[in-house]
Amino acid sequence: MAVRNFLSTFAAKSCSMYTRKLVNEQISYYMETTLVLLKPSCVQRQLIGEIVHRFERRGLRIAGMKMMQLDEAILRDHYAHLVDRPFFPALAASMMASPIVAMAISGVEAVQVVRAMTGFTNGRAADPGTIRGDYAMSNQQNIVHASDSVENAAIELARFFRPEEIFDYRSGVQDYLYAPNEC
Ligand code: IDP
Ligand code: MG
Repeated sequence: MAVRNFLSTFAAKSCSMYTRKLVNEQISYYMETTLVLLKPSCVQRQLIGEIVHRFERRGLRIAGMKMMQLDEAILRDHYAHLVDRPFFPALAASMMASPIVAMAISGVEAVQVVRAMTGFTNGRAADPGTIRGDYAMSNQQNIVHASDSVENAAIELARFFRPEEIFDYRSGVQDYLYAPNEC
């Protein structure tokens, strides 16, 4: 009960409904949802299946998935922290070079778990065993994007998905992925 109260307070303070949801009254843990983009460097290298498989194998649940062609407007929003950097035009061009696959991925502490699976930005610096460390040799062509905080996950999910495109279904193996009092 104490854990649940603590989590409720935390959720009310800092998490939107988009990213955190109490499973039910008997199960005292929260599911988070985070945004992953499989970039053109992933789609073109025909690695979509391999990367999706990694998330599934970890026990994360795919809550939404679609192919999209990005344009400059959405990239200026998504990479607002980088628009003034000299490499932004090349980054935007690389993200528009072909369709991307947008994914909403759910799990307990999914934001930090997925971010850790992604690895450091520069593929050459990323640890082996991470997605970038196993599949990328570049700073820019680093095959995946993953939200870096719960707050940004909520903003980024709303940027790429309509609410009805994110599915809140129960996984059949959920009781084997998590303890009832997982925290
Ligand atoms: P992140 O993707 O690991 O969160 P950010 O710093 O948010 O890293 O940068 C967003 C994306 O911009 C990176 O994934 C990468 O594709 C690109 N990027 C970041 N820094 C550089 C750079 O110095 N040169 C070229 N591209 C970069
Ligand atoms: Mg980032």
